[in-house]
Amino acid sequence: MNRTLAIIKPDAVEAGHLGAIIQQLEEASFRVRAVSMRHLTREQAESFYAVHSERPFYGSLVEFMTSGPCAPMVLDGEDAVSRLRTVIGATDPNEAEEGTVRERFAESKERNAIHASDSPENARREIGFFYSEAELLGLKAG
Ligand code: 3AN
Repeated sequence: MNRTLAIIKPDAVEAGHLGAIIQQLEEASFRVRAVSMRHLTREQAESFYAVHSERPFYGSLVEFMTSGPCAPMVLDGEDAVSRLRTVIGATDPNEAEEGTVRERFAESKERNAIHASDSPENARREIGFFYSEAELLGLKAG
């Protein structure tokens, strides 16, 4: 699987970091196959994060993800799923390695600038959540 989904979250969009984050991802050899601005409804955010519905932070996470526009994007690259996880850094920006997207731009464990799919299966599901085949440019992965 050479394709994954990232979401630049509402905190980073609001702070004006959209361009800097996309630049960092492109410089890390990811190619953007689809990108758009979305303002998630409560229903969409609840469904996207359904795996976390039992976690104590679920309500607050849904609140945050619907608080303003975000930018879901489909990225291609070698070993895209696991490499993007490395490039974005740990969930908690205090634990994220220097130079990672979250170390540079995240505010907190919740307002942490970017989402990235955590497995090829989830990448497929999450890409399908936001984009149809017809919306993906350059239809061959990688
Ligand atoms: P990651 O995004 O690094 O894969 P997950 O899948 O554990 O992390 O969590 C999904 C999202 O839930 C995170 N991106 C973050 O916004 C939020 N989150 C995770 N853990 C916490 C927490 N302890 N408190 C608040 N929000 C959290």
